[in-house]
Amino acid sequence: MKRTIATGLITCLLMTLVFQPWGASQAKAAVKGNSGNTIKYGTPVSKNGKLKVKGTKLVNKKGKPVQLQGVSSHGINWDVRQPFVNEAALKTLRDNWGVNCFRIAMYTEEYNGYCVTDPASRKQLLKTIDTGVKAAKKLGMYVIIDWHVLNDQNPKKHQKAAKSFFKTVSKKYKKYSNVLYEICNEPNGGTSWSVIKSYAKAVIPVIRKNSKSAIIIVGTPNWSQDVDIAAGSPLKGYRNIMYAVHFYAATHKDDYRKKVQTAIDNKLPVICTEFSACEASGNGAYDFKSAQEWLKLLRKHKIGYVCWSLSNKPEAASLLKPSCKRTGGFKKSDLSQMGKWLVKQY
Ligand code: IDC
Repeated sequence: MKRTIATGLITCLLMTLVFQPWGASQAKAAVKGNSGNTIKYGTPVSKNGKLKVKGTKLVNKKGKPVQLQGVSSHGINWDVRQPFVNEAALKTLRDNWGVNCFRIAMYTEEYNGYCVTDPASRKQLLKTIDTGVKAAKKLGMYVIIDWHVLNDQNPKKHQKAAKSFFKTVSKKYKKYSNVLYEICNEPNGGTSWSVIKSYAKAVIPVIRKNSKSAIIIVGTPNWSQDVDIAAGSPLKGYRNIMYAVHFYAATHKDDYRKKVQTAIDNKLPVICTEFSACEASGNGAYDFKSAQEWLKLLRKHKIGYVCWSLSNKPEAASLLKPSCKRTGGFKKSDLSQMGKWLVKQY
């Protein structure tokens, strides 16, 4: 009898060693980052699986709320900003910064944007997205593919291109459990919620043909600030839809936080896919006190947040100093004031 127990225990031990719940690459990732964030027990994706929306919250495969902490690329359409979309950079973000989600921002109409550039550059943009998505998959991080509407103001302007783009990427990544789609960064210029809804109703089914359940994020009026308006008339008949709120803490304060509270009170699933502590221009002075208020509110409701941006462009929102020459493996001395604050927060 005793021998049976002993044999059983040894077998059990051997099984545990052979069938590690996380693979070799993830086991290698068992490091403690500067932020104290340890991924010893698996990567964000191996732990949480495919995300779903439950009530107002983003939840994991077990239905438990997940706190997304992300960083956004700068526009991948600007050649100089593109080198930061690579595996080494994402690994640093994951292991040393406490980041579990990376957003790939692709402008639609600005310089070399997807809707205004030539076919060769468009191919390159898809390639950069692919690099980012595959690196995130390998590292077990979530990744948001962002159709960065800004100058174009009304997402309907390039609806046809958007449908074709989302058809391509949702087909390409249909088997990926880590991909989220953001279909219009910041509608503005007076684009109403009903117009945005009509755009969403055209694009969501295109994605759903390939991906039944990936999270789809819809921008809201006035540069993705009016989640309170969206809450008054949410999209009906779709699952796993979230609504974007963006904040730049030195510009957007209590009045804007109130909009988020109204949206939550009205049971709208909100996600913050872009923020910084500076002004809405991407420059100006930081207001870390206001940024702290925002994160407090978002964390309280387990609303995910993604910081703009992983760039060394000389502007306040950049997480890296202009002097940073590295494209990954960033050191503390490479971080801007904003970058240092963020890593501390995360
Ligand atoms: C800014 C970039 C800046 C670039 C500009 C182009 O930081 O380098 O020249 O876009 O228009 C947003 C937008 C985001 C902006 C950012 C800062 O989504 O594209 O990036 N911002 O202005 N909304 C509010 C602020």
